[in-house]
Amino acid sequence: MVVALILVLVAVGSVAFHLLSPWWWTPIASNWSYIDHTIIITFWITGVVFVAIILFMAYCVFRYRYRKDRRAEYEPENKKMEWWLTGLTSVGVAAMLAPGLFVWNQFVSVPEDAAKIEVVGEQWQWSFRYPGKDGVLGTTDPRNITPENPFGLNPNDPKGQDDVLVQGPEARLPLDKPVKVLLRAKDVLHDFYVPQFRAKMDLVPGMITYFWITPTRTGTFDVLCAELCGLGHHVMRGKVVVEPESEFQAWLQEQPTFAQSLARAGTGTPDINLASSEGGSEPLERLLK
Ligand SMILES: [Cu+2]
Repeated sequence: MVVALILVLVAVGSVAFHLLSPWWWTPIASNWSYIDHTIIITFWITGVVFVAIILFMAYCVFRYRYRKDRRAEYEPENKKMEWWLTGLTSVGVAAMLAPGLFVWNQFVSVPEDAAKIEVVGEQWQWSFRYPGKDGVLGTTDPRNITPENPFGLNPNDPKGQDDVLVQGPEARLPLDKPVKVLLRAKDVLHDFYVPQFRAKMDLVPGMITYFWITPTRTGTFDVLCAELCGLGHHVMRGKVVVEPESEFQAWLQEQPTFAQSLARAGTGTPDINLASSEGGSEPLERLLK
């Protein structure tokens, strides 16, 4: 009797915890409510099955409890029941997987008018690139990566000259505008994850992955790396600020383009003769003394 009661309590407690726990999702900030729907479908299916099985166990423990004058029957096979269980399990699993396939198809079917942002991951930081005035991201090659050209842009590609580079961990996106997020890794696997967007995607070295999103709410949202990528994985954080189009454009204007950052870095041959260099390297000279 006690065991049966405990089992009933486990079922009731689990449902109550699910409904009352404070660790529910953060409010959504994108168009991907479909993702939430698929999770809710999964919760319903697994929840109903969980409660049914636990209650059935409680019933059996109580109903068929030990009595001196009663003997268990031995029935190792029951074809009819096996068919039923196999059938119901298949339907349940299919019902959990099918919505995901539809959502995935939409997740990677980018609308024609989507703007672009590129996310670059490396141990252990994020940086971002916008296509600039021409709307086209310039070509890149890992062989071009230098301290002056951390994005590895092709310096001879005219389409890359106006690309806007954001080296800090904060990206911005305009409100209510679809955007294609292209992802690139410099070293190992990373995963770009913004919980409020209900969107995440792996960054795979040697590959450009993508998804699309329409931010539907202004605010500042955390970017997490969701793929164990080494010692500093837990500090690989960033921010995405969603703001009205006009504010976004004003911010974008202030960020350096590739051409500007190259000009700022000089010709790309660092001056190592500290004694003869002027101005810029003075703090370094002081440090070395
Ligand atoms: Cu990472």
